[in-house]
Amino acid sequence: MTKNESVLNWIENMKKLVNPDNVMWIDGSEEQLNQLRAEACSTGEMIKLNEEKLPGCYLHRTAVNDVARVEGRTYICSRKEEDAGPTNNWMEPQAAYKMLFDIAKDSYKGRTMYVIPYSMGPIGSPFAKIGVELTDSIYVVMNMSIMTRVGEKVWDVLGDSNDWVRGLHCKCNIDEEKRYICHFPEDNTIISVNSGYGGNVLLGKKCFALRIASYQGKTEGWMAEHMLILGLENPKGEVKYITAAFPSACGKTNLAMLIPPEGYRAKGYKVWTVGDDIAWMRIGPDGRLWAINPENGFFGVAPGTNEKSNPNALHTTGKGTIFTNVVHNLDDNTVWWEGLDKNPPEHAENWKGEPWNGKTSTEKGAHPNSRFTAPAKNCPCISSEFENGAGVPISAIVFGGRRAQTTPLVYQSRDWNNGVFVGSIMASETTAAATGAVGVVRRDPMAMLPFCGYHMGDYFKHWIEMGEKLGDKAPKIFNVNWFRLDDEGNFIWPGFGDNLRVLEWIINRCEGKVDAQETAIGYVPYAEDINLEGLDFSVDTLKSILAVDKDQWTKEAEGIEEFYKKFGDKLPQELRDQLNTLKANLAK
Ligand code: GTP
Ligand code: SPV
Ligand code: MN
Repeated sequence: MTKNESVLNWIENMKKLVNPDNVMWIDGSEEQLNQLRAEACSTGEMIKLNEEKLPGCYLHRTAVNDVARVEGRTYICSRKEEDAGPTNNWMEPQAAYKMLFDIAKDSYKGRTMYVIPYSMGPIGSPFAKIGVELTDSIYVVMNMSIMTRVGEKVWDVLGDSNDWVRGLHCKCNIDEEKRYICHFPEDNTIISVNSGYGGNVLLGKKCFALRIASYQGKTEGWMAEHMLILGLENPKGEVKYITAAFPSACGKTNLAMLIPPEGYRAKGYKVWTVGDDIAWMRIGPDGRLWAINPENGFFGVAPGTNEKSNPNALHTTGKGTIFTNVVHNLDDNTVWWEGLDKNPPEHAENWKGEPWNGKTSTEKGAHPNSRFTAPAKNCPCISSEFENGAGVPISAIVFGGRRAQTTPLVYQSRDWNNGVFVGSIMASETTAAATGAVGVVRRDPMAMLPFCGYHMGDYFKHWIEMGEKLGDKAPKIFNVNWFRLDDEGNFIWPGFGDNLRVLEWIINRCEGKVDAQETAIGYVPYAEDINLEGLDFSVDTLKSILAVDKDQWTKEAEGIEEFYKKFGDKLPQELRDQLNTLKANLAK
């Protein structure tokens, strides 16, 4: 426990509001967690899975109306509306507090309040920040205990400081019409009501580590980004670090845990995972950009994860993992999801808990946004730098999205500001990670559209200013697209492990080892510079997905111009200039 007065006062106030029967301080011990696991199993909140096949693993089902982030009900409650910007929902803070407190009032009656002290980043390390989440959900306690560093040590490090993020979560009745995920960046506060799902309720993740932290980063001169971090080791044993920002369900976990193709493995190439979703980045003492992963686990998409696509992720989920909204195989008390193998269970329950036969059913068994929550330490390829509070130095920043057409497999920006432009014009087809239509192309700058805690125009400016500070030590900036489709709707590029072939080109570019062709949008590889050895893939097909189609890009430029209008005079002049350069290049 703690004697910190700002903590004790806040908890006292929240207690009066939500009115719990009991209060339990989470201390991070296995004994306490075991007690909670047993309780959750006795009430049906959790199902204990086969201890031999999946030791320490549990299954949880959320309410049917509560399966993804709800962007339409997510708010930035800055004092001034302008500070939330045109891409966020905004509510006036006093009105928001009043509305939320009315919903939360007495909502813990008959329930226990769990007090979770947690650190984002290794406890006590220079990058790390502290949060306290109050919740009435054991599922949240169990997930936060995997995803963040929880326990007594957090109080020791916090001492009597007031520098911590307040988080109140109330399940209430999981009423969709009263569901709100609200952020008060100026008060370091998050309030989430009427949900029990992932990104809506694990407040250390998107709410703190991106929305609140991006605002802190802007104020304090660092960056909080929706990025994986990986280390690419070459046969000489040298490791270069890359961060990559892709929108939700567009391949971050998969790239972060990539297994190199056969030929590369034989030569000694390896990929090490530092993070799969969030990067906090600062300028280090040497003037370079350094990144940590503030999380301690992976909240990964289950469907499509299999022994071929991502064996590292699959092995990571072999123990101590919580599965949410997957199929329950009743024959051996294990789990299944679409794309795990070609052998769906016949005697099973679907993600809703209804009887389900994988051989005869025409409906999917697992929800498309079903997830695993797995400890990072389980990952066979976890980086030796994972616990290093100083982070890793970044050589390249990669942007990418899901685009059936237009965007080539890979290209490099001309310089930092051109790279910021490339990030700002990112677009991607929407996925099941958020509620709403799937497959619609939308602009998603830096994959931060749903996660930037302040005005996106100011966010672009912050990127430009970070580049000015980094100068010639700035990482090089690239864009990738693994998702080009052929006329039959099949992916053209094999993706997954073979993406290493593209990462190799990226690192070669960073080291000035390979030439490239300048196009209207930036530097594109010469096809022969992407190694296709061991792959049944023709150079002509490669050329087709490296090509920059002027007509498509002219349309693209119109779309960018339209999108940029949103930002009015908050759009940095540097980006306006970049758009004009693109248009001029295309008109040549
Ligand atoms: P969030 O956790 O929501 O932020 O998602 P993520 O960006 O970590 O995405 P993830 O790696 O879980 O991948 C999401 C989906 O994209 C899965 O269905 C993958 O199978 C698919 N995917 C990942 N990499 C590739 C690739 O290189 N090619 C193709 N075709 N699909 C891919
Ligand atoms: C995402 O949607 O980008 C996720 C899952 O990583 S969630 O934690 O629900 O945001
Ligand atoms: Mn994510």
